[in-house]
Amino acid sequence: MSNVTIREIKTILTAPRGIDLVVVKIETSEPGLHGVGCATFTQRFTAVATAVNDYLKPLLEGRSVDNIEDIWQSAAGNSYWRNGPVLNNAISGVDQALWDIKGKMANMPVYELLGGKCREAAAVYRHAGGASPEEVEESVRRYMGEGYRYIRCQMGAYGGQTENGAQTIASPDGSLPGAYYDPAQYMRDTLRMFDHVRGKLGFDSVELLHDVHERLSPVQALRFAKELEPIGLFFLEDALPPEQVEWFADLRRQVATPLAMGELFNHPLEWKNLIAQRLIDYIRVHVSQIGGLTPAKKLAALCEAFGVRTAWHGPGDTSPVGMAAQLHLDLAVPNFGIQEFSGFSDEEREVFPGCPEVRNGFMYPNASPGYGIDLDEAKAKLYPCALREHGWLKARLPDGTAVRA
Ligand code: GCO
Ligand code: MG
Repeated sequence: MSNVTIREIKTILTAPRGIDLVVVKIETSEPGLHGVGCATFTQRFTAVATAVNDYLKPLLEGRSVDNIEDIWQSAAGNSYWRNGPVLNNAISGVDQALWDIKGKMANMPVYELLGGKCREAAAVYRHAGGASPEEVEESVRRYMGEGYRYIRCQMGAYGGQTENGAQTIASPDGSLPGAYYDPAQYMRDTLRMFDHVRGKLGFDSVELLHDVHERLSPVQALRFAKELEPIGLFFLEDALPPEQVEWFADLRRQVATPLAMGELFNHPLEWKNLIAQRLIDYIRVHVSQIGGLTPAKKLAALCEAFGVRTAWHGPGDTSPVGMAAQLHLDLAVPNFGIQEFSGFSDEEREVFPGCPEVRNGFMYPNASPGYGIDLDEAKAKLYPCALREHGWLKARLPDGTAVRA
């Protein structure tokens, strides 16, 4: 037992890419020893900051840094009601920072604490897009040219709504404004896009992925997954919303397209059955959304027992700290599947020195103790967060029905 304690828990809000990020920094009683953790829930970042500052800070400051599991359990139980996105993200910030600290105290990268490397680097996938099949093809070719072999293809925004209004959606007079999309049109357009991309690029040189983003009804999702089978996707993501996961049993019985699910999950009850029944192939949780590295390493082990592989969520609203933390888990588990990666901007590299290096489609850790990444608080102040509209989340069906995006 060390005598190192949590001296100060700080919440740093920064948006170097214009995406609001939440990072928790724990300063310890040991001069110069600190850790960082991701707590990013970009749509409610102020709520997460409040949860950390008003509740976890008084609860945990002064505690030993040693007992990460006990701190996780104590924090999770201290609000009585639990397993929601705000509180889980707050706990993740502390949890991930404590693993960073433990690595630094052991003078080891965190992957060593998790059992050492199963691989030298994590294969990553990038996001190709465009408003037409030809534009998507060009985007895929650009990423292939940079050495990526796994590429997600989306035509237009999620649900296929294209910025330039290429879709004309008939809606009732007086319908409220919003991000309208037509599920049936989205399915037809996306199939056309993939037929084009596969026709031009073939099957041997690139693995293609797609994110349905919960935009279809269950039976549409079943039909879409079947229609996509000839495309040979690496995986089809979020075919169903969390509220309809029972339909995965139907997809599994009828479709060979690999299924990925999980970025919206907060609670173990959402994934336990899916994994135990082998209804999905890749678990896609947003690691800070389930409470950090401590629950994620347990989830990876559960998945291993049932042949499910990891594909942690890695969008622009996972901070570089969160990307570095999950990279260490990517390296240390035998059932790693793929790691989503949306790039690091120059500004992010400035705010987060030590961003993992990506070469030829692989993400590499550096050999520094902990995660090997830090946060420059002065630089973070240069990119303040702001309350944003997130217009794409105001999704509506053609008849004006509001739906989850
Ligand atoms: C993905 C996700 C993201 C989410 C975003 C929400 O697969 O990367 O679907 O694009 O939409 O993280 O804020
Ligand atoms: Mg997604």
